Amino acid sequence: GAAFAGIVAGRRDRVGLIILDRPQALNALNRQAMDAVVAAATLFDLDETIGAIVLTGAGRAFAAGADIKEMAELSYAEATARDLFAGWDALTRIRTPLIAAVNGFALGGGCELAMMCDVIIAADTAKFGQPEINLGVVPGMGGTQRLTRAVGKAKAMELILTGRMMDAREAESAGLVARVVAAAELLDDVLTMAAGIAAKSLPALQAATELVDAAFDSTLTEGVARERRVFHAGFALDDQKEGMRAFIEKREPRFTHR
Ligand code: CO8
Repeated sequence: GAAFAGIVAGRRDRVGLIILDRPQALNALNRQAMDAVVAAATLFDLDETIGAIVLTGAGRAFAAGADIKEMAELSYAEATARDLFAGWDALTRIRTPLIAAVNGFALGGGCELAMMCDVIIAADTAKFGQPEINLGVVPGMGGTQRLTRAVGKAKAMELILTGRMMDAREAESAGLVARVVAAAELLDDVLTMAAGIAAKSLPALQAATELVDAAFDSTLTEGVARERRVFHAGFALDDQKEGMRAFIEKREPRFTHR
Protein backbone atom coordinates (compact mmCIF):
# COMPACT_ATOMS: atom_id res chain seq x y z
CA GLY A 1 0.00 0.00 0.00
CA ALA A 2 0.96 3.62 -0.52
CA ALA A 3 0.18 6.49 1.83
CA PHE A 4 -0.91 9.87 0.49
CA ALA A 5 -1.89 12.55 3.02
CA GLY A 6 -5.25 11.63 4.54
CA ILE A 7 -5.81 8.35 2.69
CA VAL A 8 -4.45 4.82 2.52
CA ALA A 9 -4.30 3.14 -0.88
CA GLY A 10 -3.43 -0.41 -1.78
CA ARG A 11 -4.40 -3.28 -4.02
CA ARG A 12 -5.49 -6.89 -3.79
CA ASP A 13 -5.02 -8.64 -7.14
CA ARG A 14 -7.10 -6.66 -9.69
CA VAL A 15 -8.90 -4.49 -7.10
CA GLY A 16 -7.64 -1.07 -6.00
CA LEU A 17 -8.68 0.07 -2.51
CA ILE A 18 -8.74 3.68 -1.29
CA ILE A 19 -9.54 4.36 2.38
CA LEU A 20 -10.31 7.88 3.57
CA ASP A 21 -8.24 7.99 6.74
CA ARG A 22 -8.80 11.04 8.93
CA PRO A 23 -11.19 9.37 11.39
CA GLN A 24 -10.65 12.03 14.06
CA ALA A 25 -12.32 14.51 11.68
CA LEU A 26 -14.86 11.92 10.43
CA ASN A 27 -12.86 11.93 7.16
CA ALA A 28 -13.85 15.52 6.36
CA LEU A 29 -12.68 16.18 2.82
CA ASN A 30 -9.96 18.81 2.87
CA ARG A 31 -7.83 19.84 -0.07
CA GLN A 32 -5.19 17.18 0.67
CA ALA A 33 -7.77 14.40 0.83
CA MET A 34 -9.27 15.53 -2.48
CA ASP A 35 -5.86 15.61 -4.18
CA ALA A 36 -4.95 12.21 -2.72
CA VAL A 37 -8.20 10.45 -3.65
CA VAL A 38 -8.11 11.88 -7.18
CA ALA A 39 -4.41 10.94 -7.61
CA ALA A 40 -4.86 7.39 -6.31
CA ALA A 41 -8.02 6.78 -8.35
CA THR A 42 -6.37 8.19 -11.49
CA LEU A 43 -3.32 5.94 -11.05
CA PHE A 44 -5.58 2.90 -10.59
CA ASP A 45 -7.61 3.93 -13.64
CA LEU A 46 -4.47 4.13 -15.81
CA ASP A 47 -3.30 0.71 -14.54
CA GLU A 48 -4.60 -1.99 -16.89
CA THR A 49 -4.07 -4.61 -14.20
CA ILE A 50 -6.76 -2.95 -12.02
CA GLY A 51 -10.34 -3.84 -12.94
CA ALA A 52 -12.31 -2.24 -10.10
CA ILE A 53 -11.71 0.41 -7.43
CA VAL A 54 -13.28 0.48 -3.95
CA LEU A 55 -13.55 3.72 -1.96
CA THR A 56 -14.39 3.57 1.76
CA GLY A 57 -13.75 5.40 5.03
CA ALA A 58 -11.89 4.50 8.23
CA GLY A 59 -13.80 4.71 11.52
CA ARG A 60 -17.46 5.70 11.86
CA ALA A 61 -17.73 7.86 8.73
CA PHE A 62 -17.39 7.47 4.99
CA ALA A 63 -16.95 11.26 4.95
CA ALA A 64 -18.85 13.86 7.00
CA GLY A 65 -18.54 16.41 4.22
CA ALA A 66 -16.19 19.02 2.92
CA ASP A 67 -13.87 20.29 5.66
CA ILE A 68 -15.90 23.06 7.30
CA LYS A 69 -12.87 24.31 9.26
CA GLU A 70 -10.88 24.74 6.04
CA MET A 71 -13.52 26.79 4.25
CA ALA A 72 -15.38 28.67 7.02
CA GLU A 73 -13.49 31.97 6.61
CA LEU A 74 -12.96 31.95 2.84
CA SER A 75 -14.08 35.02 0.92
CA TYR A 76 -16.20 34.81 -2.23
CA ALA A 77 -13.12 35.78 -4.23
CA GLU A 78 -11.06 32.96 -2.70
CA ALA A 79 -13.82 30.36 -3.20
CA THR A 80 -14.18 31.26 -6.88
CA ALA A 81 -10.46 31.76 -7.55
CA ARG A 82 -9.76 28.28 -6.15
CA ASP A 83 -12.87 26.98 -7.90
CA LEU A 84 -13.50 25.10 -4.66
CA PHE A 85 -14.24 21.39 -5.26
CA ALA A 86 -13.62 21.48 -9.05
CA GLY A 87 -10.75 19.02 -8.55
CA TRP A 88 -13.31 16.31 -7.77
CA ASP A 89 -14.59 16.43 -11.35
CA ALA A 90 -11.61 14.27 -12.37
CA LEU A 91 -13.16 11.43 -10.39
CA THR A 92 -16.21 11.38 -12.65
CA ARG A 93 -13.96 10.78 -15.69
CA ILE A 94 -12.59 7.54 -14.25
CA ARG A 95 -13.82 4.62 -16.35
CA THR A 96 -12.71 1.68 -14.19
CA PRO A 97 -15.75 0.73 -12.07
CA LEU A 98 -15.59 2.76 -8.84
CA ILE A 99 -17.56 1.36 -5.90
CA ALA A 100 -18.35 3.36 -2.78
CA ALA A 101 -18.50 1.19 0.36
CA VAL A 102 -20.31 3.60 2.68
CA ASN A 103 -19.52 2.53 6.23
CA GLY A 104 -21.03 5.39 8.25
CA PHE A 105 -21.81 9.08 7.76
CA ALA A 106 -21.94 10.17 4.11
CA LEU A 107 -22.97 13.79 4.55
CA GLY A 108 -22.65 16.83 2.32
CA GLY A 109 -19.51 16.39 0.23
CA GLY A 110 -19.30 12.81 1.54
CA CYS A 111 -22.70 11.95 0.08
CA GLU A 112 -21.73 13.79 -3.10
CA LEU A 113 -18.44 11.84 -3.29
CA ALA A 114 -20.36 8.56 -2.94
CA MET A 115 -22.67 9.70 -5.75
CA MET A 116 -19.68 10.36 -8.04
CA CYS A 117 -18.92 6.63 -7.77
CA ASP A 118 -20.53 4.09 -10.12
CA VAL A 119 -22.20 2.02 -7.39
CA ILE A 120 -22.95 2.64 -3.70
CA ILE A 121 -23.07 -0.30 -1.26
CA ALA A 122 -24.02 0.78 2.27
CA ALA A 123 -23.48 -0.64 5.73
CA ASP A 124 -26.73 -0.93 7.70
CA THR A 125 -25.29 1.80 9.96
CA ALA A 126 -24.73 4.28 7.09
CA LYS A 127 -26.38 7.71 7.16
CA PHE A 128 -26.82 9.88 4.09
CA GLY A 129 -27.73 13.54 3.82
CA GLN A 130 -27.06 16.95 2.37
CA PRO A 131 -26.93 19.08 5.57
CA GLU A 132 -25.41 22.16 3.91
CA ILE A 133 -28.61 24.14 4.45
CA ASN A 134 -27.87 23.96 8.20
CA LEU A 135 -24.59 25.79 7.50
CA GLY A 136 -26.27 28.52 5.47
CA VAL A 137 -25.06 27.21 2.13
CA VAL A 138 -26.15 24.79 -0.61
CA PRO A 139 -24.53 21.52 -1.72
CA GLY A 140 -21.40 22.33 -3.75
CA MET A 141 -20.07 19.05 -5.12
CA GLY A 142 -23.00 17.93 -7.27
CA GLY A 143 -25.62 17.14 -4.62
CA THR A 144 -28.47 19.13 -6.10
CA GLN A 145 -27.92 17.43 -9.45
CA ARG A 146 -26.89 13.83 -8.65
CA LEU A 147 -29.23 13.32 -5.68
CA THR A 148 -32.15 14.57 -7.76
CA ARG A 149 -31.27 12.19 -10.60
CA ALA A 150 -30.80 9.31 -8.12
CA VAL A 151 -33.93 9.65 -5.94
CA GLY A 152 -36.21 12.03 -7.86
CA LYS A 153 -37.26 15.60 -7.14
CA ALA A 154 -39.62 15.02 -4.20
CA LYS A 155 -37.14 13.25 -1.95
CA ALA A 156 -34.09 15.23 -3.09
CA MET A 157 -35.87 18.51 -2.42
CA GLU A 158 -37.07 17.35 1.00
CA LEU A 159 -33.57 16.15 2.01
CA ILE A 160 -31.80 19.28 0.74
CA LEU A 161 -34.29 21.76 2.24
CA THR A 162 -34.48 20.09 5.67
CA GLY A 163 -30.85 18.91 5.86
CA ARG A 164 -32.03 15.72 7.61
CA MET A 165 -30.19 12.40 7.45
CA MET A 166 -31.65 9.21 5.98
CA ASP A 167 -30.58 5.74 7.02
CA ALA A 168 -29.30 2.97 4.75
CA ARG A 169 -32.69 1.27 4.31
CA GLU A 170 -34.36 4.51 3.25
CA ALA A 171 -31.47 5.22 0.87
CA GLU A 172 -31.86 1.75 -0.62
CA SER A 173 -35.60 2.02 -1.14
CA ALA A 174 -35.10 5.50 -2.64
CA GLY A 175 -32.68 4.05 -5.21
CA LEU A 176 -29.52 5.82 -4.00
CA VAL A 177 -27.93 2.60 -2.76
CA ALA A 178 -27.64 -0.72 -4.61
CA ARG A 179 -27.48 -2.96 -1.53
CA VAL A 180 -27.31 -2.79 2.28
CA VAL A 181 -24.86 -5.07 4.11
CA ALA A 182 -24.23 -5.69 7.85
CA ALA A 183 -21.57 -3.18 8.92
CA ALA A 184 -19.10 -5.84 10.08
CA GLU A 185 -19.21 -7.50 6.65
CA LEU A 186 -19.20 -4.40 4.46
CA LEU A 187 -15.58 -4.28 3.33
CA ASP A 188 -15.23 -8.04 2.75
CA ASP A 189 -18.52 -8.09 0.86
CA VAL A 190 -17.58 -5.15 -1.36
CA LEU A 191 -14.03 -6.45 -2.01
CA THR A 192 -15.52 -9.79 -3.07
CA MET A 193 -17.99 -8.03 -5.33
CA ALA A 194 -15.18 -5.87 -6.76
CA ALA A 195 -13.00 -8.94 -7.42
CA GLY A 196 -15.90 -10.50 -9.32
CA ILE A 197 -16.31 -7.36 -11.41
CA ALA A 198 -12.56 -7.04 -11.97
CA ALA A 199 -12.42 -10.56 -13.46
CA LYS A 200 -14.66 -9.47 -16.33
CA SER A 201 -13.44 -7.84 -19.54
CA LEU A 202 -12.00 -4.43 -18.62
CA PRO A 203 -12.87 -2.80 -21.97
CA ALA A 204 -16.46 -4.04 -21.57
CA LEU A 205 -16.59 -2.69 -18.00
CA GLN A 206 -15.24 0.67 -19.15
CA ALA A 207 -17.79 0.81 -21.97
CA ALA A 208 -20.59 -0.04 -19.52
CA THR A 209 -19.73 2.73 -17.04
CA GLU A 210 -19.41 5.23 -19.89
CA LEU A 211 -22.80 4.23 -21.32
CA VAL A 212 -24.72 4.23 -18.03
CA ASP A 213 -23.28 7.67 -17.23
CA ALA A 214 -24.38 8.84 -20.69
CA ALA A 215 -27.98 8.05 -19.67
CA PHE A 216 -27.83 11.10 -17.39
CA ASP A 217 -26.33 13.40 -19.97
CA SER A 218 -28.04 12.70 -23.30
CA THR A 219 -31.42 12.11 -24.88
CA LEU A 220 -32.79 8.56 -25.12
CA THR A 221 -32.25 8.54 -28.89
CA GLU A 222 -28.64 9.70 -28.57
CA GLY A 223 -27.92 7.32 -25.72
CA VAL A 224 -29.38 4.28 -27.49
CA ALA A 225 -27.49 5.11 -30.71
CA ARG A 226 -24.25 5.49 -28.75
CA GLU A 227 -24.88 2.21 -26.97
CA ARG A 228 -25.41 0.39 -30.26
CA ARG A 229 -22.13 1.73 -31.72
CA VAL A 230 -20.22 0.81 -28.57
CA PHE A 231 -21.82 -2.67 -28.71
CA HIS A 232 -20.70 -3.03 -32.35
CA ALA A 233 -17.18 -1.87 -31.43
CA GLY A 234 -16.99 -4.69 -28.88
CA PHE A 235 -16.63 -7.12 -31.78
CA ALA A 236 -13.15 -5.68 -32.39
CA LEU A 237 -12.01 -7.10 -29.02
CA ASP A 238 -10.53 -10.50 -28.22
CA ASP A 239 -12.67 -10.58 -25.07
CA GLN A 240 -15.90 -10.66 -27.12
CA LYS A 241 -14.68 -13.75 -29.01
CA GLU A 242 -13.48 -15.38 -25.81
CA GLY A 243 -16.66 -14.59 -23.86
CA MET A 244 -19.02 -15.91 -26.52
CA ARG A 245 -16.88 -18.97 -27.39
CA ALA A 246 -16.58 -19.86 -23.69
CA PHE A 247 -20.37 -19.77 -23.39
CA ILE A 248 -20.81 -22.05 -26.40
CA GLU A 249 -18.07 -24.41 -25.16
CA LYS A 250 -19.69 -24.44 -21.67
CA ARG A 251 -16.55 -23.22 -19.85
CA GLU A 252 -15.47 -20.16 -17.87
CA PRO A 253 -14.10 -17.31 -20.03
CA ARG A 254 -10.45 -16.30 -19.69
CA PHE A 255 -10.52 -12.59 -20.48
CA THR A 256 -7.26 -10.92 -21.51
CA HIS A 257 -8.75 -7.42 -21.34
CA ARG A 258 -7.85 -6.86 -24.98
N1 CO8 B 1 -15.58 19.39 8.54
C1 CO8 B 1 -14.63 19.50 9.50
N2 CO8 B 1 -14.65 18.80 10.64
C2 CO8 B 1 -15.65 17.92 10.82
C3 CO8 B 1 -16.68 17.76 9.89
C4 CO8 B 1 -16.61 18.53 8.68
N3 CO8 B 1 -17.53 18.40 7.71
N4 CO8 B 1 -17.56 16.84 10.36
C5 CO8 B 1 -17.09 16.43 11.56
N5 CO8 B 1 -15.94 17.10 11.84
C6 CO8 B 1 -15.12 16.97 13.05
C7 CO8 B 1 -15.78 17.65 14.24
O1 CO8 B 1 -15.53 19.04 14.21
C8 CO8 B 1 -15.11 16.93 15.40
O2 CO8 B 1 -13.81 17.49 15.56
P1 CO8 B 1 -13.30 17.89 17.05
O3 CO8 B 1 -13.21 16.57 17.76
O4 CO8 B 1 -11.97 18.53 16.78
O5 CO8 B 1 -14.32 18.78 17.64
C9 CO8 B 1 -14.92 15.52 14.88
O6 CO8 B 1 -15.02 15.62 13.44
C10 CO8 B 1 -15.99 14.57 15.36
O7 CO8 B 1 -17.27 15.11 15.03
P2 CO8 B 1 -18.44 15.35 16.11
O8 CO8 B 1 -17.86 15.56 17.47
O9 CO8 B 1 -19.35 16.39 15.60
O10 CO8 B 1 -19.16 13.90 16.08
P3 CO8 B 1 -20.69 13.58 16.39
O11 CO8 B 1 -20.80 12.12 16.44
O12 CO8 B 1 -21.16 14.38 17.58
O13 CO8 B 1 -21.52 14.13 15.12
C11 CO8 B 1 -21.95 14.47 12.77
C12 CO8 B 1 -21.34 13.55 13.85
C13 CO8 B 1 -23.46 14.53 12.94
C14 CO8 B 1 -21.60 13.87 11.40
C15 CO8 B 1 -21.37 15.88 12.89
O14 CO8 B 1 -19.94 15.80 12.94
C16 CO8 B 1 -21.71 16.82 11.77
O15 CO8 B 1 -22.84 17.30 11.70
N6 CO8 B 1 -20.74 17.13 10.86
C17 CO8 B 1 -20.90 18.08 9.80
C18 CO8 B 1 -21.72 17.49 8.67
C19 CO8 B 1 -21.92 18.55 7.60
O16 CO8 B 1 -22.52 19.59 7.80
N7 CO8 B 1 -21.40 18.28 6.40
C20 CO8 B 1 -21.53 19.16 5.28
C21 CO8 B 1 -20.31 19.99 5.15
S1 CO8 B 1 -20.45 21.18 3.80
C22 CO8 B 1 -20.16 20.25 2.38
O17 CO8 B 1 -19.84 19.12 2.45
C23 CO8 B 1 -20.29 20.84 1.02
C24 CO8 B 1 -20.22 22.28 1.13
C25 CO8 B 1 -20.48 22.95 -0.19
C26 CO8 B 1 -20.23 24.44 0.01
C27 CO8 B 1 -19.87 25.11 -1.27
C28 CO8 B 1 -18.93 26.33 -0.99
C29 CO8 B 1 -18.37 26.94 -2.26
